[in-house]
Amino acid sequence: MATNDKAARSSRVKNKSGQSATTEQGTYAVLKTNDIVAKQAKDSDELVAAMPYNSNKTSEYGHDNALAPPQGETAEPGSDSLTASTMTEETGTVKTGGAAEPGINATVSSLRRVRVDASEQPLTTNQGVRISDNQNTLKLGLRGPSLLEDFILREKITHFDHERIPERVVHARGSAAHGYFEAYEPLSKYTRAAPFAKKGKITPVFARFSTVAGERGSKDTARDARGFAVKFYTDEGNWDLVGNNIPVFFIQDAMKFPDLVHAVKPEPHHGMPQAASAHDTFWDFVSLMPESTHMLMWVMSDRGIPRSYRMMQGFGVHTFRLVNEQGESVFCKFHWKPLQGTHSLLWDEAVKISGADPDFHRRDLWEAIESGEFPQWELGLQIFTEEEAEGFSFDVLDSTKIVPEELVPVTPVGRMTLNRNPDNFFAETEQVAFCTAHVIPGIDFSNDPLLAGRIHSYVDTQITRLGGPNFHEIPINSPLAPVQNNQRDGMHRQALHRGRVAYEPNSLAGGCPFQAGASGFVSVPETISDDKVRGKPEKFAEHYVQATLFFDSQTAVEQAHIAAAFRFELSKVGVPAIRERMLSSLVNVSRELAAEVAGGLGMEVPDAMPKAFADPQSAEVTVSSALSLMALPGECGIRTRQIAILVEEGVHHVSLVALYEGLTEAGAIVHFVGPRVGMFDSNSGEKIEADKSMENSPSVLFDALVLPDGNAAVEALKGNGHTMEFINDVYRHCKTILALGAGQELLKEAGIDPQTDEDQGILLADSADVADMTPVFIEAVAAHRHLSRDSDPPIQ
Ligand code: HDE
Repeated sequence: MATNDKAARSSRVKNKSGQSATTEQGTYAVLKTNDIVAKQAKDSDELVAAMPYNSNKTSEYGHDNALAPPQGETAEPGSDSLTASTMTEETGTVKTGGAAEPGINATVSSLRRVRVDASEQPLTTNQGVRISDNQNTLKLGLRGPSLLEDFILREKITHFDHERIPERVVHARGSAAHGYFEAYEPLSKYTRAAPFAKKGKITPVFARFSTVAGERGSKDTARDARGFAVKFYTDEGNWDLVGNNIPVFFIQDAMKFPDLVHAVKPEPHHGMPQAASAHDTFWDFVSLMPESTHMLMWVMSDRGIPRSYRMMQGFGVHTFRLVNEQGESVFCKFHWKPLQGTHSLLWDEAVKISGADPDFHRRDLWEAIESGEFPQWELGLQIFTEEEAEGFSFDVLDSTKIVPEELVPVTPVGRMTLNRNPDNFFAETEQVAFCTAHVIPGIDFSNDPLLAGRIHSYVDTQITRLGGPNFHEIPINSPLAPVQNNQRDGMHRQALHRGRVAYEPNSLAGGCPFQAGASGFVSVPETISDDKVRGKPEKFAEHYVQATLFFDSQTAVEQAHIAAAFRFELSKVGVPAIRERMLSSLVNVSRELAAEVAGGLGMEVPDAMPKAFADPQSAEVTVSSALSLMALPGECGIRTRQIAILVEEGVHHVSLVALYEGLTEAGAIVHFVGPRVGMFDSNSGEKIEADKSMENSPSVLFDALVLPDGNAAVEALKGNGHTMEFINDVYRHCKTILALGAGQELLKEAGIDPQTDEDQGILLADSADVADMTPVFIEAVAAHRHLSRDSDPPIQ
């Protein structure tokens, strides 16, 4: 729109007396100051007089009143202008627009308001001035000095100089996507929380997954816990469920969090190692903190190296409260279960992927969503009363404990679908600010002391990271629900608050915005009469029962991987006494585990570490199948699985094309991988294009392998140094291999004898039988791995 559109401007310009004037600059309003000021004063007086005293004052005192805060008092202003900042608010330009619409805060709403599309637009400066030349600095003569007055260059460079913001102290490396949550049934019996209000209700979400220890540019496949944070943009405000892919935490009290993080981060003297817990300071700390043992079991299990963000569970970790309309509350634990199933990498694979594709998980999430394979998780709740909790052998306020599913089942309540990648990584994924303090009516906290520290920490950390207290106005963080309060100013403030009132109670703005009373967030009342102390409840002192429960609930292969992970990590510890201390702690979990790890380190099994709590209550559950990754194979078959088909000159055409079509039909992502990328002549003369090469995409990046038929191709592949490494890694990582016709020669060349191998993951077929073999291959790939081939022996 043209800025000098006089007709448009004059139509908006009027004063109270309806007068206007025109000058060379355009039309402007003439204020009859005296009349207006006098009327304003009189009307204000009437508005203020309508609230002769604060009738809510008495309700601020006493126990009963504390349970039922009243709605704030309001009075209707006689005219709109009474609450305005300026009597000229109707004087508009295309920049100012008109006056604020009543009750509207325009910094809140869909991201559409800030999306930018430059199609058919010229380049401009940040002030909107068109840039004539974006190639050259302004100089005095073509070979002369550059001029300080070049504000265009200086603005561009200055902005560039400040493009980076501090990374997150933890969880710096992450990826995110938009989507929605859909409720299965109303949960009004337990909670008034908006997302669960009715069957089929849709709430937009933004979910971010992350590693914990590594810096922003670190590899995705480090052994670590993964963050699983979901922001629900509910119609009653934003609710952030900031969880992990592991249901317990290392420590019990927020006081220890900086110590834990300092121990796991790169050691301060030389800044190593990056994104790894396998170093002295981490194991020194955790071996002195036996409460961390339970979480160590999870992190050392294959959960610490997920195959994909899409294939991991999420947990709220702490005990929360659900609160219904009547103010009644129950305890609750949150669980996300992936419909893709829970699948992990093998350690050797994770290490190699970190070199081949450090963005492995970021790419996987992005590509799945781009291709329309929208990942889904089911949200489930464990609901229990405070009385039930008191009877448990563990304390539900202790974040190092789970509530076994056999004790309290998980009730599915809805489903999350991630169906949209962000437009801009920085604006959305980097600037999103998750905060455990962001709860909505119907969700409340328990007294978990770890959670209490988090309620403070997340808001506080954003102030540094995002540059001030107004991070809630950054579009990705702003709620869809209305925002109205008397907070003002601060760095980067965007809202233009109308009027002179920024306090409550007030009568000059008719009492608005007013206290919401019962319709607002009301904390669950809790009667507490106790000493003010620093300490923990006795039950928190039991550190091993659930670590043992976890270990005993794993399959033999999973147990072997846990032992291998401890062995690897402790082998990187340079101080023998730290290794020994950790082993003595593991004896309390499982003597067999400790023996296996000790053997791998060439050490004797030490005496058990003395326990802080000698005589725990006996556990309700001693084996829980839900704790094994095998419990959730998923419902997606081979959808989104990456399959490599090797190609070379002379490759058998018909069989590969048939296989390609069958696998693609089943939802797999099939790549032709050659010694180089580009076109290859097949045996029929038709071309096949390799979109990847063995050099740029080693086999760790694929879930399964096809060795092609075609004598010439097989001979050429045999002669390539990459081929055997490619095949051997697929074999070693227990993935499915299909060898067609002459391709079986390649297996032999790699030293793999399918005849003696009983596992179901090595398949042989003639090219003519591809149609029959395709469903068999699909089934084998869907099994994820054939672990009978695994190199870590089961623990005796
Ligand atoms: Fe965090 N944590 N945390 N944490 N955390 C942060 O907040 C903190 C804890 C978790 O994708 C920080 O915005 C304290 C448990 C996730 O942006 C920081 C304590 C769990 C994310 C912070 C904990 C988590 C964070 C760093 C102990 C699992 C990433 C930057 C009292 C339930 C969210 C930021 C995202 C991020 C503090 C413990 C999960 C510093 C003090 C337990 C998923 O505020």
